[in-house]
Amino acid sequence: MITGATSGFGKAMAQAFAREEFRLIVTGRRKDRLDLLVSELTGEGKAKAAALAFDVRVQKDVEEAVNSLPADWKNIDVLINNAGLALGKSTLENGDPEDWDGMIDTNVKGVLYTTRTVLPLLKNSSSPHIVNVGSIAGTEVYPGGNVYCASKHAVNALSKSMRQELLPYGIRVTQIRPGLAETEFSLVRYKGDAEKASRVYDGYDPLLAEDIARIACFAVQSPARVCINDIEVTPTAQANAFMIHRND
Ligand code: NDP
Ligand code: 8X3
Repeated sequence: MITGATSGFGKAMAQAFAREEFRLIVTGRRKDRLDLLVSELTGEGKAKAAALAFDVRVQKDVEEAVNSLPADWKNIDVLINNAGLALGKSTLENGDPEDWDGMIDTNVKGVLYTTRTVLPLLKNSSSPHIVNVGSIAGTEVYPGGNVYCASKHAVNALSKSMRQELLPYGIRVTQIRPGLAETEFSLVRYKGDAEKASRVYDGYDPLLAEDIARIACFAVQSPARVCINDIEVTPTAQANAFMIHRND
């Protein structure tokens, strides 16, 4: 089950896991995109996939959506907590509290609600695995990153907590912490300003969604005795959260 599969990393992960013949539950708010993705994944009988449209910020909706799965789709082995976003890049002083709520509710509470709901199902699996998509912003900060960074620091802490608490159940917990990757992330952060969004990726080769999907597949397909705990991955042109080498 992959949250945030209508775009970016989540969509690329769905495509990559489908090629590996996983059965997929793809989720997100935009049902039209989910339905298109399911048709693409299941076309020519290639893969089995189901769509669940819900908002990770609303605990009741998360629970109702997961509970609505038919019994034979409830045998979830892998949960990928990927849905997330940044909203704005202002200083705290100039920040919009609505943006802060959006990031905290999605990136932190969304991971909590989804994990809490899916955990009882994962406990029935013989190879249970949770993959959390954190960020380089989960271990570093940069000006204007404040609340987004705080939310991803929370994902870092929650990934470590999950690894401790789920140890008795043999549930692997992997955190992937990407640096700059060209998806719809910046378009969302800059609220539809495509020019501002595209400037984020000017002058260097950013990561692509398929790079993160490959890493997720590697972690999930590693032998059951192996838990890849944490992977930080950046473009070759990026040294840390704020040093980027641009050719311009
Ligand atoms: P995209 O904007 O391309 O994809 C974000 C996905 O999250 C969409 O499928 C969106 O679906 C989903 N989503 C957002 N809010 C909600 C919500 N309330 N309920 C359900 N789904 C939601 O960005 P990315 O693929 O880049 O982002 C994926 C993850 O990777 C995020 O957690 C992000 O913080 C993280 N990340 C991104 C980096 C980057 O540079 N791109 C780097 C490091 C981490 P929908 O709108 O249909 O609900
Ligand atoms: C997204 C990467 O550097 O914009 O998590 O925070 S960054």
